[in-house]
Amino acid sequence: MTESGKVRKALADWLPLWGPLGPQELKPAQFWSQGTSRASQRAPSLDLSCPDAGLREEAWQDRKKWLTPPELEPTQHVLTRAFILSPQPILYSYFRSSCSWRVRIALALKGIDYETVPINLIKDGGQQFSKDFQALNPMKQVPALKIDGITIHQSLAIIEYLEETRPTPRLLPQDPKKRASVRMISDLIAGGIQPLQNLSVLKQVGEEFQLTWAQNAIISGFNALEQILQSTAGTYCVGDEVTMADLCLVPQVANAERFKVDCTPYPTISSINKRLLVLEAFQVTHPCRQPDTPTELRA
Ligand SMILES: N[C@@H](CCC(=O)N[C@@H](CS)C(=O)NCC(=O)O)C(=O)O
Repeated sequence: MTESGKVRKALADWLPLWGPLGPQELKPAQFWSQGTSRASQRAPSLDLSCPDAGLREEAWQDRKKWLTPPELEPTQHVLTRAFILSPQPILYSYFRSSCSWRVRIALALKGIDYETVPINLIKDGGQQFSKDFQALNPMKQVPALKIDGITIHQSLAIIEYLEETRPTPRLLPQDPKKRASVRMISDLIAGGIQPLQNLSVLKQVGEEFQLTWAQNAIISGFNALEQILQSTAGTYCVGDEVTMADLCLVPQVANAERFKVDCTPYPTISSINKRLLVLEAFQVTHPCRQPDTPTELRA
């Protein structure tokens, strides 16, 4: 392998989070000349512009410890510079939002570092209605993820994008039939339950009927889900690997608890939920441990 080939390989192995500075966008020779301090002065001009200069500056500050001493190997030098300049994804999230939690779990499982920008769905009449946020997501909902130079909303679309661009660990099984089951369960929750008990719908139902409305939506969905899981589940929703379906299940069970749904008629749902909740990715992303979790709800 040529030297520049080695650099490219090292970069590809070390840095799954390339964003707009993806290795494919720079020629190996450019990497190489960026990599040595003397040569970098002669480096062909590279477009190192990031969509968010402020973020880049922050990333630089955060990672000063990575700064390159002159004795460093050129390859390490390259990795350091590139790492510093690669912008972090930004997740627009609300601690209690079940759809945001799905995405947080996916990011945690795949080991993707990100910055959280909290969007408070209650404060100021709902920050999702601000002009700035509407420009990001015209649906006025969280989550939204800025990543690789694009903004994606709709939690399942985000998770599928992460799956396609950062395939390990896998969240969709290889077997097409199991994949279909995962998507079926995810859609059942994301399309058949959560939207019916979403904040904007509950506002329209009116305070007096909100609880019963939300409970009915969850109970009718869980009745179907319990039956489906009896044939698809192993340790988790589909077989023994954590999949996108599990990322939907846990936050939905949390919603069920919040709306005081009795989950004893759902032993399969409950036991899968219990097994998932002990996993680190589900714990660190829990609504009680987010940057915007109010003090009284922290655990
Ligand atoms: N289908 C969307 C639903 C997103 C959604 O409903 N988000 C809720 C929080 S979980 C929201 O932002 N609600 C704001 C509102 O209803 O005003 C997804 O999966 O991302």
